[in-house]
Amino acid sequence: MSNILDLSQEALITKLRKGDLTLCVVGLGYVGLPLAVLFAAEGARVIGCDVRRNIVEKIARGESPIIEHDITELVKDGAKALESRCPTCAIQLFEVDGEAFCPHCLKVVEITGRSVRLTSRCAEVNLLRYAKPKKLEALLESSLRNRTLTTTTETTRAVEQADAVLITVGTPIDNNRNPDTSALSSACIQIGKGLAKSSLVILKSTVSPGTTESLVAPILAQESGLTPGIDFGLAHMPERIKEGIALYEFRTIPRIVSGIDRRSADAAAKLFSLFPAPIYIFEDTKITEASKLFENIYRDVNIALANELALICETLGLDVIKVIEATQTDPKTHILTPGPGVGGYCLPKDPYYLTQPALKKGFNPRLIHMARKLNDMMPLHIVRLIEDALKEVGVKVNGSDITVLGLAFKGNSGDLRNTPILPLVNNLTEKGARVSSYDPLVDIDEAQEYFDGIRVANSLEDALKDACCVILATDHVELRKLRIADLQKKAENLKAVVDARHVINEDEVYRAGLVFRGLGREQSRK
Ligand code: SAJ
Repeated sequence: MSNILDLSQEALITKLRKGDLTLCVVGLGYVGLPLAVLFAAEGARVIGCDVRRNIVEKIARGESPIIEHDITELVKDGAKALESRCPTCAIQLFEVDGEAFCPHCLKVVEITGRSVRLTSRCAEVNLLRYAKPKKLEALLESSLRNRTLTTTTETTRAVEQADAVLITVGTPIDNNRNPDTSALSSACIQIGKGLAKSSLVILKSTVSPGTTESLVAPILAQESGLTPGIDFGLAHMPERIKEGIALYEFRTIPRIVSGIDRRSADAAAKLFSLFPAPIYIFEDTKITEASKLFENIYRDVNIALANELALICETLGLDVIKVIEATQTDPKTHILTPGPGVGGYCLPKDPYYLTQPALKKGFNPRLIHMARKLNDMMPLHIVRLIEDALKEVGVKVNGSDITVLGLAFKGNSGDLRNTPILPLVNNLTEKGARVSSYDPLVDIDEAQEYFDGIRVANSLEDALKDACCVILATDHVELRKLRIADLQKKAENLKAVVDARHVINEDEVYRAGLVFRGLGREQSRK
C-alpha cells in the first residue's frame, strides 16, 4: 500500500489511474454508487461496500438502482455549453439549435444581457437525453467488466486493502427529529477494524458540526488502535451533487474540504483533483460540516418563501410563476418554484442537523422551523384545492375517482423517498376518495408498496379511465407535455384538473369546459 497522505498530486493521480490505489466507498446509495463508478471509470481500483445484500448483488449484476444520465453527452450531440447558469438550480446552461435550456430543470431559458430567465416551456432537446441508454448503467457495466469495481457486504475486509475510504452512508433523523448517526457509527466501527496505517478516510455524509472530530475520529481511533492525524488521515468533504445529474456534477461542481489536520485535507483535495471541479480547502471540519447544512437550509427556506408567495397570489388572484418570471429578470433575485411540498432524502431532514444542536444549547431557531412547517403543509393545501374544484362541479371527495399523475418527490426522478405526494394521497383516501396514479419513472412494485392505499397503474390510459379529477403532482417532462384534449379522451368522466406544479395552461382547461385549480394561481373564473 502507498502512503496516500504524502504523495504529490501528480503521483497520486498517476497511481490512481493505473489501478495502483484502492478506494473503498462505504454506502452505495445516491451519492456512493455514482462516485464509486466514476472513480472506477477513471481506472481506480474501487471496492463498493454496503450492508444491504440485495443492493450489493443488484449492483454486481450491473443493474443500477438509480437513474443517472450523463449530460456531458449532450455536448457530444452538438449542444453548446453556455457561460450562464440556471437561476433555479445553478447548473451550467446549454444551447441546441438556438434554444438555451437548463439540463436539470429541462426548461427553456431566455438570456438577455445579464438577465437569465427560466421559462415554463419544456425544452425539446431533452428528448435527446431520454432517448439515450441509462448512462450510469453503461459505466457500471464497463467497470464491472474491467474489474475496476467490485462490491461486497464485508466492509472491514474491503477496508483492509484500501488506501482511501470514502464514507457515503445516510444520516437520517429519528422520530424526535434528532440526528440519527447510528448507521454512521456502525460504518465507522467496521471501517476502524480494518483501517490500515497511512490511509485516508473522507467523510462525505451530511452531519452536524463537530461530528468528524467528536464521533468519527474517536470511533476510528478506538477500533483501529491508530492515532488520527498521525497514523491515518481524516477529512470531511460534503457532497453537493443533485440526483439525476450526479455524473455531470461530480466532475463540475465546486467542492469544499477540511481535515482534522492540513495533511488530511490536502490529501483529500489531491484525490478529488481527478475531476476538473475546483476544490476549496478550509481549516476546520466544523466549517464544511455547517456549510453543507447552510446550503440545504437556504434551499428549503427559499422554497418555503416561494410557497408562501404562491398562497398570497391565490388570495390576490395573481399567477405566482408569471410574477417570479418577472422577478428573475433582476440578476440579484432568485426565487425558487412553489410546489406540493419538499421531499427527497436531504431537504426535509438536513435543517435539523443544525437546529437541534442549537436548540440543545439554548437557541430556538424560528425561521428555519417555520419554513419546514410551511413546506410540510403544502400537500394538504393541494388537497384543499382538490376539494374546492370538486365542490364547484358538485362532487364530494368521499366516493370520487381521483387520478394523481406523478408520484416521485421531484420531476424527472423515479425516487420516492419522502415524496410529498404520499401525505397528499393519504389525506385523499382518508376522506374516502378512490385514488389511481401513474408515474412513468417509478418502479411500479416499489410504488405500489409505498402507496399501499391506492392503485398504481402501469399506463396513463389505465390510470385515467375512471377519473373525475386529475392532479398534476410531479413535473416529469412526459407529464408536462400532456394536452388537455388527451386527458379528456382518456378520462371520459373528467370534470376538474388541479395543477400542483404549474405545468398546465389553464386557458386550455377552461376552453375544454373543465374546472381548474392551480397552486399559486387565480382561483376559479366563475
Ligand atoms: N422543490 C420545489 N421547488 C424548487 C426546487 C425544489 O418545490 O424550486 C422541491 C422538489 O420538488 C423536491 C424537493 O424540493 O421535492 C427537493 O428537490 P431539490 O431538487 O431541491 O433537491 P434534492 O433533494 O434533489 O438535492 C438537494 C440539493 N441541495 C441544494 O440544491 C442546496 C443538492 O444539491 C444536494 O446535494 C442534495 O440536496 C443533498 O444530498 O444534500
